[in-house]
Parts: sequence; C-alpha cells; structure tokens
Amino acid sequence: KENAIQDVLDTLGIKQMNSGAAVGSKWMNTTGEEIKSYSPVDGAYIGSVKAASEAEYEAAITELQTAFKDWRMMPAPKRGEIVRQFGEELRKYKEPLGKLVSYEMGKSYQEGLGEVQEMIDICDFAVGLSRQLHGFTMHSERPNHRMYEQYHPLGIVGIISAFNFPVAVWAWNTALAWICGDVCIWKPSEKVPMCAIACHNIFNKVLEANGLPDGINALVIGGAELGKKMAADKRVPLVSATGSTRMGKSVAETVGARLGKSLLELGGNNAIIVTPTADLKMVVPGAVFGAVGTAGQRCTSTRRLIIHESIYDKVKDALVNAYGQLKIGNPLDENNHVGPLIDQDAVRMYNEAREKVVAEGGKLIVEGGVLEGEGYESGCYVAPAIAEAENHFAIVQHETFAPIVYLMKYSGDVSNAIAMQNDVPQGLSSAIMTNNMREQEEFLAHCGSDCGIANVNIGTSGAEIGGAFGGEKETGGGRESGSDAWKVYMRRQTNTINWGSELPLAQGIKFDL
Ligand code: UN1
Repeated sequence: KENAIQDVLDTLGIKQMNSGAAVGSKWMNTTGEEIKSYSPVDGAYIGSVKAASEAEYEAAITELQTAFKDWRMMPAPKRGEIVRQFGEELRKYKEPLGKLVSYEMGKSYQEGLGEVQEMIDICDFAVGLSRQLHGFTMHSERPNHRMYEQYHPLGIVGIISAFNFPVAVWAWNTALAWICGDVCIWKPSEKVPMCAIACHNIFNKVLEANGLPDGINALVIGGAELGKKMAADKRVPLVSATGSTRMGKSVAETVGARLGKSLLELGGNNAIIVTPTADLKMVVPGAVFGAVGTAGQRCTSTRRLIIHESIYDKVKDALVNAYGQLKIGNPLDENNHVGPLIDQDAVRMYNEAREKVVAEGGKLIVEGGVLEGEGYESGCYVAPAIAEAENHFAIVQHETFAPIVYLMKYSGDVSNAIAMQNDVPQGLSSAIMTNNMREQEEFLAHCGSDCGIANVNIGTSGAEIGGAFGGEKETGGGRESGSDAWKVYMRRQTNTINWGSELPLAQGIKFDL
C-alpha cells in the first residue's frame, strides 16, 4: 500500500481492523466473520472489517426506532439543513473519498470524483426538496369541507447497495430519506466495506456538530444473510436494493410477503441504436465510454450496439480503431481509460461470456483477454472486447458485468431496431443516435423504448441525479434519485375536514337518526 493511500485511509478514519456495525458515532464490538478488503488496483490488502451479526443488527434497529420519533418531528427544512451540511462535508472530502472509491472499487479516479459529485448533487437537490414535499389539495363534493393530501415519514429505510457505486447510491437514498424524516440503515456490498465506513464517518461529523441522536443513521456490514434479515424485518417499512436481478427477486419476494415496500434498481441490458443519420463523431465516444467506462460495471453500461446495416462496417471499423487506443491500467493514473474489474470472480465471468458468445455462433472482433505483467499484478485487469452477436443468444440476453459489447445489425425501419432493443428481460437504459426527427420521436413514443431511461444522441450511462433513475421489467421498476422519487420514502394520507355544523355524507347518502 502506497503512502498516498495510507493518508487517504487515515483522513477518512479507516483503520487496519474495523468494526462492521455502527449507529451514528457508536461503533459496536462486532463478532461476525472477518471481511478482508483487497484493492483490485494493485492487489494490496487495505484492511479488515469484523462483520455485523444478528445481535448488532438488532441493537441498531432498536436505536433507530427511538431516534425516528425525534427526527420525524424536526421540521423538514431543518432536516434539509442537516443534509446541506452533509453536502458541505462531502465537498471537503471529495478528493480522498474519490480516491478511496477508485482504489477499493477500481474505477478511474475521475469517475470516483464523479461519484462523490453525485452525492453532493443529491444533497443539494434534497435541500431544496425539503421545502417542497408537496401534496395536492382538492375540492370536496360536500359543502364546508376541505380535502388535501399530505406525506408523512415512513420510519426505518433499509438500503442494500452494490459494489459498483459504493458511495453514490447510498447517498441517493439517504439524502432523500433523511429530508423525508426517515432514519436509515445501510448494508453495503461486502466487496467495498471501506468506502461505506468512510461515508458513515463523514456523516457522523454532521450528527455530532448538531448534537443529533446517533440513531438517525446506521451501518451494518456483512453478507447476504444481513440483507435477508432486513428484507424480512417488519420494522423496516421500505427496503431499497441495488444489485443483481437474482438478489432483487429475493428481496422483493421477502418484502412482498410481509406487504412492505421495496425499491429495486437491478440489472440492465442497455443498447444504443445507431441509425443511418447518426453522427459518427458522437457515436464513437458515446459507445466506447458506455461500454468500457467503469470497466463495464455500471448498471447503465452499454452492452449492445444495434447498428443499421448501411453503416455497420463503418461503425465497426471506427470502434475497433478506438478500442486500439484504449489505455488499460492503474485507475488512479489519469492517463488510463480503463481500470480493473472488481475481483477474480468478475474476471472469470468475463472470460466465460467471451467463450459463450463464440460457442453460440458469435465472433470476437476485438478479442480482449486477461492482462498480465507489470502493473497488472492484481489479476483483475482485462482488455475490453467487442463481439458480433445476435440478440437472441442466451449470453446476449444476460447482463455480464464486464467490458464486453455485442454488435448487431438491423435492416429497414427503426422500428426493427427498437423491437430488438426491447427484446431482452431487462429495461434500464437505452439510447438512439440519430439526426432524424421521426426516428427520435418513434424511439421515445409509447411504441418506442420500454426502458426507464431513453436518451437521444447520448450514450446509455452517466445519468444526472435530477431525473428519476431506474427501469422496468427485470430492472425492478423502482425509481431513485431525482424528480418525485422522494414519494416512495413517505406514506401518503388523504385528509377531509368538515368545518361546517352539519354532517353531510359523501355520495349523497341519507342516514337520518
Ligand atoms: C449504477 O450503475 O448502479 O447513469 C448507477 C449512470 C450513473 C449511475 C449508475 N449516474 O451511469
């Protein structure tokens, strides 16, 4: 571990051996298994966490229940002020936190900083929102009556997050949940525990400075069983989960069985449609960043390119040429475009996908492969690959979290391309590259893309926090982040007030005594 990294760890309050459970600034004496964190960047051991066990989870929930009673009574704009201060702390820690994200997860330093920027942006958004938790008012059918709707805090929000966005996805959820008056418990991916500890420590500074109860925010680090516990727990009215479709189905079933609420943001199988009028100088960077950014480990990564046959060869050649220029290596070195995959398991899945696409009749036109030698000692670096494939191949229908993009041809009308793009189980992000207004509008119309995100002349990844983020079908249907996503963090109540001196019944019913 280099000195620069040790400085980052010290600044963010990360020790060699860490507790895996905290309620605010109270770190518990955890008794679970030891989780060791290794950097995919250089293979170095970062430190360990003693996982949270059932007892610590229970202690956290009890304290959250108590804190909720105070927190929900604080006026929402005052809660917004707490989130504003959190945004200020994040500004101060942007560089070390961005560096830690890059070092522990493997994405480029620029993308690590970008993730912290998303946290700052959602805090700003939530601050404004804290004065805009609007409900409708409506006219009653009864004389001298008033009707309106209001939103109240829900209670404890459980957050399960994935390794690929180790800090931003938590902030999308907490910043909204807090201004809504909820308290939060976070189970991060056990692949990136240090990022979670760092975030928890930064928020603690705000809690302490304002003398707020610890139980507004808890962290429990551990494996899948902790997530299952949370999903089954009636004291957690909302579980927000980001990750694989397999995990999401399990959360949805368990939360559904107790009629709780879940907010799911699961896998994608995102395509860019490239039409004959597309501007190649936008297609290439859009597609390449989408496919190889974060080493293909975003939910929104570009997995498929659906290219009109008339320009297929041209686009293919331009992409192969661009892939030839990619620099793969240490993500903290800003000259590199692509860093490592998260771990050896991910490398195995990358290799399997490359084998499967060939076995199904596809062709690797940029072969890829695992990189060896100096700078690649962690064994997690792979070269991005391009395969020609068909949409119905099992491997193409499946989300592989790696930098592999599948090229396919369409002929005739754009509706053929849209049909291919929709013909997968997932429905997160989609894009069209076109300068033809009719094609653009068809893609965005009700007969168009069936995804939660549909972009024109932009790639599939890199959404801003201001829009609602999420998708349909196996992506899970949830919406996080901007727009009116806050509503899922609150319970809704319709209120009717009779300010007259008679008691007329609705629907004109007569009930004379
Ligand atoms: C994810 O991969 O879980 O649109 C989130 C994007 C990012 C968020 C991705 N803003 O690519």
